[in-house]
Amino acid sequence: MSRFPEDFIWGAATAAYQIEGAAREDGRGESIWDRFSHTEGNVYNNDNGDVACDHYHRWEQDIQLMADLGLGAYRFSISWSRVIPDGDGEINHSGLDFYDRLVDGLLERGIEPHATLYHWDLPQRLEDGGGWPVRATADAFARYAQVVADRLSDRLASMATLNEPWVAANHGYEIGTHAPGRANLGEALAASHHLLLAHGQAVRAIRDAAPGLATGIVLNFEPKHPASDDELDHSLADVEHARYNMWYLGPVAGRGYPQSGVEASGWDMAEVLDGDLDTISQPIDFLGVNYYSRGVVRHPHATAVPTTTVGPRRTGFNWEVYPEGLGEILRFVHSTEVTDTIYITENGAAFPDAGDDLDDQPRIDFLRDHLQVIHEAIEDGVPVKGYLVWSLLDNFEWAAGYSQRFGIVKVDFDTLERLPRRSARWYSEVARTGLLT
Ligand code: IFM
Repeated sequence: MSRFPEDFIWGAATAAYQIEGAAREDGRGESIWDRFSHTEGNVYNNDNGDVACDHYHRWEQDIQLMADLGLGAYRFSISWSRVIPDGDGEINHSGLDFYDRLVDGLLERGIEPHATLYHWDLPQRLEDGGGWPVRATADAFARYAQVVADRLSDRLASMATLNEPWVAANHGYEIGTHAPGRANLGEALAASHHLLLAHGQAVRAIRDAAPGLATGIVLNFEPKHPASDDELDHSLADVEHARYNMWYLGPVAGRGYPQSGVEASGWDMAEVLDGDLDTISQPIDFLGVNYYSRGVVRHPHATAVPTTTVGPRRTGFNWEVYPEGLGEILRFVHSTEVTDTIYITENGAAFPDAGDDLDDQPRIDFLRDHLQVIHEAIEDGVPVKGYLVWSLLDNFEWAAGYSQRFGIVKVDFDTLERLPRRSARWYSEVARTGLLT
C-alpha cells in the first residue's frame, strides 16, 4: 500500500475543443480545428467538435460529477476564439463569461481551477495571417493571456500557457496530421520557436496582470530507447530525445535548444532574435508533465538484433503501456532544475468502448501502475504535487475523432449521457483516501 502526501492534488483534465461543442455560439470565432475537421478526410469518420460533449451547456453537470467523485482539481483549457474571436481584435465578453461561471462553479464545489490558455485551437484568422510560423502570433497570444488573466486570475489555482507545443508544431506544421494541416519542416521549426516565444511573452503578461498567480507550461515527454546496441540506434535515440524531450524543456529551463536536435533538423535558427531565449527562460512556478508511453527507436540501417522491443500491453491507440518510463521522465525533468513543482497534467489511456459494460479494468491497471511509479518518484525526492487524469470524459480525440475513448466517464455520443466507468469509482477512492492499494 502506498500513501500519497496529504496535500497531493487529485483531479481530472480536459480541453476546450475536445469537449465544449457550441462551436458557433455566443460570438465564438472559427478556430483552426473547426476548419480542419470540416475539411473532408482530415479526421476519422469526418468527425468534428461542433457538439463534442456539449460541455458548454452541460458544464454544471460535469463539474458536479467531479465533486461527487471527490476530486479536488480540474484542468481545463480556454478557447482563444471564444475570448477573442479573430485572435487579436475585439474581446468577446460572453466568451469570458462562460469561463467565469465555470471557475465560480468549481470553487463553490471545492475544486481548484487550473486553466491552460492554448490547447491547439488557434483562431483561424491568425492562421490566415501566417499562424505560428509568424512572429506576430506570439504577440497576439501575450495579449490574449493578459485578457484572461485580468478576468480570471483572482480565482485560478494556476495558469499554464501552452499544452504540448511539440504536438502543435510537429503534427500541425511538420507532418500535417493535425490542424492547420501543413507539412513543411521549416515552418514547423519557426512555429516551435514562436510557440516558445509566446509562452515567454505570456508569462510576462500574466505576471504583470496577476503577480501572485502560479504560472507554467505543459509539455509532453516520452523516453526514447534504442532498439539494440547498434551505434546507429543509439545515436538516433539521442537525436529523438533532443528533438522531443529537450526541444521545449531546454529553452524554458535556460539551457537553450539542444545542439544535436538543431543539427539533425538542419535549422539555421534565423527566427531566434536577440533576447528571445531570455524571454523564454523566465522562471516558471510549475511544469506540467504529460505522459502516455515511450518510443523504441530503430535506425533503418541498424543491423544488430533488437534487444528492446515494444511490450505486449497496449492501449486502443496501440501505444505501449510502459509505466516505468514515467519514472524515468520525472527524474530526467527534475535533473534539469527547471522548477520545484511538477504536476502530472495528463496521464491515461484509451481503450475500446465496451458498450454497456462500464468495467474498464485495463484502465484501472494502467492508472494504478503509473500512480505507483509516481509514488516511488516522490519518495526519491521528485517534487510531484498533483495528478490530473486524462480524461474526465470521452471526447473528440483530434484526428481520431470519437474513435478513441480516454474517459474515466463514458459519454454516449448519441444521447450525450455521462456514465461513470468503474475506473472513475476506483480513482475516486484513491483521491479521497490518498492510498494506492
Ligand atoms: O487527447 C490528447 C490531449 O489533447 C493532449 N495530450 C494527449 C491526449 C491523448 O492523445
